[in-house]
Amino acid sequence: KDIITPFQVELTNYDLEPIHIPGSIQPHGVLLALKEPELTILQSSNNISHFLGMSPEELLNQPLSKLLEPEQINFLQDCLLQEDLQFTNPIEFTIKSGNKSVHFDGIIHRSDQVLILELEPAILEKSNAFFKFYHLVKQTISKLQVASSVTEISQVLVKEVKKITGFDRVMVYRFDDNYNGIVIADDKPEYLASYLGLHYPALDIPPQARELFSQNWLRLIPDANYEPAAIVPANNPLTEQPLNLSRSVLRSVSPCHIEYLHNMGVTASMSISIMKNKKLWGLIACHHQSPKFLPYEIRNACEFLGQMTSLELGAKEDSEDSEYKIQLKSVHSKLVEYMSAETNFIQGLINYQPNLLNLVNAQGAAVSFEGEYFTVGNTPEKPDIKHLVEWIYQNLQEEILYTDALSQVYPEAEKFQDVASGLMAFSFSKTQKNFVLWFRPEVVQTVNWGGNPSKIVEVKANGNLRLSPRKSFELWKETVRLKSLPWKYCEVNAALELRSAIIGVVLRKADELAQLNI
Ligand code: BLA
Repeated sequence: KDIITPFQVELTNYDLEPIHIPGSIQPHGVLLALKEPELTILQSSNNISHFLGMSPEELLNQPLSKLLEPEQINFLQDCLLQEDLQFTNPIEFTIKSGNKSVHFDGIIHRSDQVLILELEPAILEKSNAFFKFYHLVKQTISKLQVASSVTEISQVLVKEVKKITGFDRVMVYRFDDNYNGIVIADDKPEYLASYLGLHYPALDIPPQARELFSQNWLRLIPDANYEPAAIVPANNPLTEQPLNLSRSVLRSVSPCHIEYLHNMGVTASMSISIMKNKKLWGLIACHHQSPKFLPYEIRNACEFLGQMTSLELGAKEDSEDSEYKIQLKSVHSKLVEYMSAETNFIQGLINYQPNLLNLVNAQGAAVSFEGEYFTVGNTPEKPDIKHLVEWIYQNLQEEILYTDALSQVYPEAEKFQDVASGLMAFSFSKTQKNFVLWFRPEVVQTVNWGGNPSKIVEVKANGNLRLSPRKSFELWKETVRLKSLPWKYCEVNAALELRSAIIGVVLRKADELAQLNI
């Protein structure tokens, strides 16, 4: 049980921005809201005139047959009988506009009692495309399957996604337990700065955006400089509410994120979700410096890769976890062996390799025993440890105490945050101040900087400096100030097992002493 609730970043008004009902779309396609079963047009995006030469006013409350031929309507009606509409996408439509015929990929889903039909101009030769992407995806999956770690999978993935999509930069962005993120793989041309190893605060992808990325596998923004196309009328006439675009592929982008992309020097961006146990684990984030559209079929291949990767990464992470647990067990056995071999069991805990530090992956440890203090690694000074032990003695209620933000409960810890922002401690005596303590430094001190973040230049210096990778990085540092990496459950368990072992050793030694005295 944690003695502290997880530290929360202060939320700004932006967090509440309802990004699922923007009232507009990105203008590279057209959106129609249709009433079933007769398929009456209830709402249309106002850019329809650009594609089809007809204004929304001419179409509203008209049957869809005003746009589509009867065979196409019949085909659509057949698709609507399917249990899961997404498997019918994309539906090919050819629509007459004056004396031209325009080809579209139609993408359908239901939302708020209406059928939403989104039309994107088709630019792909279908018959070839399928085989091309089938081969690319097949190759990628066999490469992913032989990758041996989470890092290696991520590296393979960014290379392959770059090859399939042609984006300038492809990254794997991974969330931690508090949804701060880190770039764990980055494939990019020489002339772009590397983001590898950089950390970003949870707010850069706020909760409601993460929610939409867990519902949809892919989000495409082909041109961040777009003029939004309004949906008219603004409200869905059946609900008198703005149309819910959570699952729309054309949904207009939050102005806040548009600004972020501008500041990063990014014109087109695409994200593919990586899920683990139904939670968003990370994103494959793609950037392009000029506008870039990917047809639905290619996006479908990317989505499929996201799904396969989610399985591979999840499984690999679990097996890395179980390897770690096995490693901790082996450290435990060695410590027990060393403790028995030494006259003073504490020497057995600190004088060998592995030692106390390796049992829970700490950078410092101390044992307080009968008024004496023994230390290993980076620890606060002994007088500071002594004070801390007094405080633990007063406050320890359970067998074990652990926190990744010691100064929130013990403000004096602020002065040694660089060695002990995190603490785990247990007592091994009912009556005396005998404790084992482990320390972890502030996360900022732990981080292995990938490249020098101060070298990342802001591409556009406009008023809102906060919205850039550089500033985000600063903000991330603020959010992790005075915090250490969290203690994992398996590490807490390893500590508890050591506690039993120490109690055993201490009792046995006391017994031996007693026998000697007889
Ligand atoms: C969305 N923010 C996103 C997305 C990414 C990031 C990947 C997904 C959409 C996309 O593919 O473009 C963030 N991108 C990053 C990060 C890196 C990167 C961290 O390349 C690091 C290398 N963003 C802010 C602030 C707000 C904000 C302050 O920085 C507002 C609170 C909002 N980000 C925001 C919103 C979305 C978003 C609302 C969703 C956009 C949408 O889908 O409409």
